[in-house]
Amino acid sequence: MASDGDTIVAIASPAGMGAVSLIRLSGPQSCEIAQKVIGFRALPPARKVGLRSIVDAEGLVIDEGLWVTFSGPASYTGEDVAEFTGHGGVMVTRKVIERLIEAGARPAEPGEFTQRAFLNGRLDLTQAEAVMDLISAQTSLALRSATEQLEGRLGQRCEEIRADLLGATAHLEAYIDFPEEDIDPAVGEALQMRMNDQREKIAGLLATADQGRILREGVRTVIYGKPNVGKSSLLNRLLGYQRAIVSSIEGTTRDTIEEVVNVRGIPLRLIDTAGVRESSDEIEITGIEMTHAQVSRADLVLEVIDLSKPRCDSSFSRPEGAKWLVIYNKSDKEDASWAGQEGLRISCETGEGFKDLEEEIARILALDEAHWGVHSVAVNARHQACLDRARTALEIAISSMEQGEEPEFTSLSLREALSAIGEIAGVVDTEDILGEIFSNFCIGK
Ligand SMILES: Nc1nc2c(ncn2[C@@H]2O[C@H](COP(=O)(O)OP(=O)(O)O)[C@@H](O)[C@H]2O)c(=O)[nH]1
Ligand SMILES: [Mg+2]
Repeated sequence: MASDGDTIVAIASPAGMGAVSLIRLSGPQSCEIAQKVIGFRALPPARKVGLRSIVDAEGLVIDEGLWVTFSGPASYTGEDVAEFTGHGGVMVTRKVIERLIEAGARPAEPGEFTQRAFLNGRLDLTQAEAVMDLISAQTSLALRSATEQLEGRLGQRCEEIRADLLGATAHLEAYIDFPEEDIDPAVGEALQMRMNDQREKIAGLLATADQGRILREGVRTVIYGKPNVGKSSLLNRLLGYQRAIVSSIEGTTRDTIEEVVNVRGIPLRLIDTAGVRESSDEIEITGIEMTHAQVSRADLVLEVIDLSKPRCDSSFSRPEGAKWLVIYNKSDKEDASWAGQEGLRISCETGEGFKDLEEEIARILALDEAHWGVHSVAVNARHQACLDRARTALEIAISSMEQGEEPEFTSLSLREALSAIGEIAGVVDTEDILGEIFSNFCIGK
């Protein structure tokens, strides 16, 4: 679906009823098509808003609304764009779209407007991806990360690395052209230092991958503990409504239940699990196995302990990697045997301790607003794969240089690193990955 000279059309606002809807045309014929459907009155001048009706082929009015046009390249897509803001009904928008198609437009594919913006050099690939991240952001931190990427910070950092490696490659390749000359040791050392510096920078970007995944997909947070301690109650409290069944019968939760909540700007993908105990019930045993599988994949485990029962020591083994927070629940009915026990006390019954709980979660994850400034970029899985390739290739280049191999070898690996880095922002040929990226977009974006 490369830019093919077609003029595309789509509803850019959400489908369904609304006060208004935005319908967008992009392509060389945008203004011509718009002119056709409004009848004899002229379109308003570019970037000026004008009220015009849309009429059908017989001259009957379909809708009345505001038109604005943008001349390329100074538009979102870099092409001529015409936008119509009309009434937001299901039927009326469908009629308007049909009319525009009749007048020569073609329905846009998902993400095609943004893809055209990329192809016309209005955005780099990381910025195009940020558009989607921005639309799907569910918390303030995810939003901030997306807007920073949309400003082009990640693309810039990659471009700096690429430009430096390109310089190093050119320098090295100068020797290939004159095989009778050995590389000057001082030059060789400088080249190595340069490659090492860029490798460090790549490693720095790679270190943000966890944070990127968390902001885009949420922190995998498993609620874990014995039956009846209040795990499902905790999920419900954090969600603010009764999502999971709560009961005093042990073994009520058998399946895992997943919901996303927003804790201080951090998206938590909360997973309620079956309580862990010895059981002979086949379904419950499967549930418990699923619990252990969830714990092994968690970013954060909230272990819930019941204060209303006499004290006993928890005997859960903790897998490596996950952060672990022990929570003492049912503080409203604390048994005397817990006197002197330190730790975070909450009550899902009264709501006591939840402010502290949220604070503690933000602290453990070290991912609140205050920490954000340190990172400011957060790569996604695609960027991570490219960076990994670049780092490996660069390491091969560095070691081949250290071992005094022919400059051709070093240069080959450097070229591989350059291409991997270039793929991130889309400065090298990326035809085959475009479809994959833009097909995840909504239509009209
Ligand atoms: N008094 C008191 N009861 C609670 C509290 N939290 C949960 N419960 C009760 O404990 C029982 C088990 O709760 P549930 O959330 O189903 O536990 P789960 O088996 O760990 O999911 C239910 O009867 C809840 O009403 C609490 O903070 N205080
Ligand atoms: Mg439960």
